[in-house]
Amino acid sequence: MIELHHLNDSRSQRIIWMLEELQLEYDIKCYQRDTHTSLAPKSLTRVHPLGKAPILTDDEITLAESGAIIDYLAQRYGTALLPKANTAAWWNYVYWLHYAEGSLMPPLWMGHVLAKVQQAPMPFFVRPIAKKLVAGINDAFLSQQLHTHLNFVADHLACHEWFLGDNLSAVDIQMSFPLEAAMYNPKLADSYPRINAYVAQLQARPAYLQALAKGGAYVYGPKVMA
Ligand SMILES: N[C@@H](CCC(=O)N[C@@H](CS)C(=O)NCC(=O)O)C(=O)O
Repeated sequence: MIELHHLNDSRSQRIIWMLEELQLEYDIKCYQRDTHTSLAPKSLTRVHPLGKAPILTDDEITLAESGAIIDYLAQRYGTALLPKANTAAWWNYVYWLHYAEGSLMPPLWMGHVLAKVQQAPMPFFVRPIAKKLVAGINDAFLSQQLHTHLNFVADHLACHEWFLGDNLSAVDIQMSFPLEAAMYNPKLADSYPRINAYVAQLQARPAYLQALAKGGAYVYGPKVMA
């Protein structure tokens, strides 16, 4: 039996979506982030030493890393979400599967950490220094990196409905989290309308909405229109 160890507001939401797309039977074990640190509870380390979500167990198999889990589910249960092995489309699948966590997430994550640094409690006289430091890192490095990646993705999506072409594939599920996290920032959503539209398109899928209902709190889900 498949069991997904799921953390609120996290990457594991996309695994619920995948399980729903594949119409598999599964259980969800929910964990809540610490409200101050946002870290996962220690109990998750009993399932995998790193204690990070998602973690999927399926009989004797225990897998962490979203990309590995998505690949496992697709290869074992959902070849409809995969291109034919060793074709050009297959290697595109491999590329985007790794790109999501290997290249796109690091600048997004770094931006998230820097925003947290700015909001952290600190003596009033330190705050202007912290602000200046964060602005300096953003201007010198981070902002440019992020725009390079988002332009790259937007250019790809300009001529593809889904990452591999006309149909949803497993990499759309893997790419959903970084793109949802990026489009959560209203400035980026305005600057990248094609990515924003792509995110709205995947968020409208019945299986995605089913997954939202099952997963609980997910801050990067569909935007509620005012
Ligand atoms: N590259 C890993 C990242 C796993 C990860 O960092 N998960 C976050 C949730 S989005 C987490 O568990 N954070 C809580 C913590 O670090 O304690 C993956 O794709 O699964």
